[in-house]
Parts: sequence; C-alpha cells; structure tokens
Amino acid sequence: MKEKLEALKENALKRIEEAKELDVLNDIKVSFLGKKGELTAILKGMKDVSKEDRPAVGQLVNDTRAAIEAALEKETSKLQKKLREEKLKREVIDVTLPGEKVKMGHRHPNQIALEALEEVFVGMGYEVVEGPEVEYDKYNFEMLNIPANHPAKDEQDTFYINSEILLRTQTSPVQARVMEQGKMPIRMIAPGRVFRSNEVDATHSPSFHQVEGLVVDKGITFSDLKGTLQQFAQEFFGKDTKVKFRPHHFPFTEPSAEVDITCFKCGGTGCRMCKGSGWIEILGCGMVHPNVLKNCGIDPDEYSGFAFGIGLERVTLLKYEIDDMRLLYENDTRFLKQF
Ligand code: 2U9
Repeated sequence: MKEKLEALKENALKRIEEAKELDVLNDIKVSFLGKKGELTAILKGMKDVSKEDRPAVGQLVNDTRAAIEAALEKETSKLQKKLREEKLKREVIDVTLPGEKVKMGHRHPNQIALEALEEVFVGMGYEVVEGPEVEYDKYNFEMLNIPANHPAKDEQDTFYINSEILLRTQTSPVQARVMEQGKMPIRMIAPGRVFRSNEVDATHSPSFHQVEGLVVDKGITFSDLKGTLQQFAQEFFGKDTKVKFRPHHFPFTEPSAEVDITCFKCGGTGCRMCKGSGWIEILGCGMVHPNVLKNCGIDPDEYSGFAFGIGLERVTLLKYEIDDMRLLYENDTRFLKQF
C-alpha cells in the first residue's frame, strides 16, 4: 500500500510539473482526487488493511492528498501569474501613438440664427414658448380668424391628419394657447417647425421654421410694434439698418404690414442681394385682430396687442448669404461647418 501511494504521488507530482495549461491541471486534480480518482480508489481499499496498520496508512493517504493539493495550488498560481503577464504584454498600449480624432458636431446655421434672434427678444423681456407640431384646426385656423373658405385651408396647402387635426402651418397656435390661459401681459416668441404642402425649390420646402412674436397688454399700439421691429432689425442685421412698413393683409392682424429692411450688403444703394431695390423683405406683422383676442377669451376693449412672423430659413439665408434653401436640409457637413 505504502509503495502504491508513493508511486501515485510521484506520478501526480510529475504530471503537475509538466502541465502547461490550467485545464490540464484541473484534469489531473480530477483524475487523482476526484470521486472516481486514483487516490479515492485507494481509500476505498482501506477496508482490506489490517486494523493495526490502518492509522499509519490513513496518515499516509492524507499526506499524499495534501502533497498533491499543495503542488496543484502552487502550479496553478504559477501558471495564472504567467498567463496574466503574457496577457499584459500582448495588450501593451503605445501611449505615444497619435489618438483617433473625435468628430465634433456643429450647430446648424438655422440654430445659430435662431439663438441670435432669441437673444434679441429675450433681451427685450420676451419669453420663448414652444408648442405641438400636430395641432387642432381650431388653434391653427379657427381661433386665428382664418375662415373655413380661406385658401390656406385648402388640402393643397395644408397637411391634414383628419378633418380636425393637421400639421401646423404656422406657430400662431402656440400664441393662441398662451392667450387662452389669460395671464396678462403677454410678451413671447414662438419658434418652431411648421408644415405646408410646398413643392421643393430654392426658396420653398414642405417643412420649414418660423419665429412668431406676440405682445398683448393694455395700451399697446402700432408705435410699439414699429419700435420693437426697428430695434430687432438693428440688433440682428446691424445698427445702420432702417425698416419700412408696407400695408398688407393677414386675417389674424388688422392693420397688417410687411416689413422691409435696408440691404445690409449695399446699405440701400442697390446690389445683387436686394435685386437692385436697396430693400429686403424680412417679415410680416400687425395689430392682433379684435376677433382673435375675443376667440382667445381676451376683451379687445381692454387689451390690444401686436404680432409678427419671421421665416427662420429666410433670415438664415440672408444673414449668411446662402442662395439655395435646400443646402440647409442636406446636412452636408462640408456646408454646415462653414458657419
Ligand atoms: C396670434 C395673432 C397673430 C403672426 C403673424 C405674420 C404676420 C407673417 C409670415 C412670416 C414668414 C409667415 O413663414 S412666413 O411666410 N408671417 O407675416 N405672422 S403676423 O400673427 C399672429 C400670431 C398669433 C394669436
């Protein structure tokens, strides 16, 4: 028995020493110490050992097991250390290599123009308010004094979801919703995406952006509107900019006007930018129609207000002298990063 155990130990230690992989060490452990292992088999034979030899043989079995276990543990940690070192060597990082360039995004020219525009109006005490792009006919047309037979309501011009719901054609419904809440005074701008069934060309798109403004308080007059827009034009296009109000018609304002500014390129003498006229049209405006005030629950005998609408793409194209609106929607970074 003693010789058998000695031979077994020697064999085990030799195999452990020769093992080059953790899996092999595990196989050795199973084949000697496992349930069906060689040492376990010897233990089972203890019943044949005489009573007086049993303690000594038992001790020998335990010593053999301990020796094999110790050798396994030592070799396992040796192999683990070796594998770790090899892995570290393999994964060594050359910190002197040039890094990969992180591609940075860029604000869209529309967004740059919008932020500049917001800054002007926030500076005058206006709030920036946003609203839903999918609207009720009621807020987009009815409350704004746009009658059912108005051409803007034609399916050729407006994207309808159903007879009551549509994609807003202007951001005016945002103002209608604010007025409806009845908190006076109101001094707000409503920027956002609007939709019209337009064919795509250099100056039109089925989806574009507007910034509309609204002021409602006691005693607001057309002079307030003129002064406000004059201030805006000077801050946004340059301090020498002059404004001109031309009578116009909108269903939601009365009186209404279109506003031209002196050409910021030639200063008003006439150039390619202003098509020789010296003036550039930039927005529409007017005094809020009494019907609109009434529709939104405001007493027109007590309150008055002015409103204006700016096509964001239009001022972006002007500000950066871009000659085709489609460039704003193509998201070509070679174009976008110029601004
Ligand atoms: C309320 C009452 C009145 C908003 C206004 C305009 C004039 C205007 C155009 C600008 C460029 C449309 O996108 S565009 O072609 N808009 O000329 N918009 S007054 O008037 C309002 C708004 C809300 C409650």
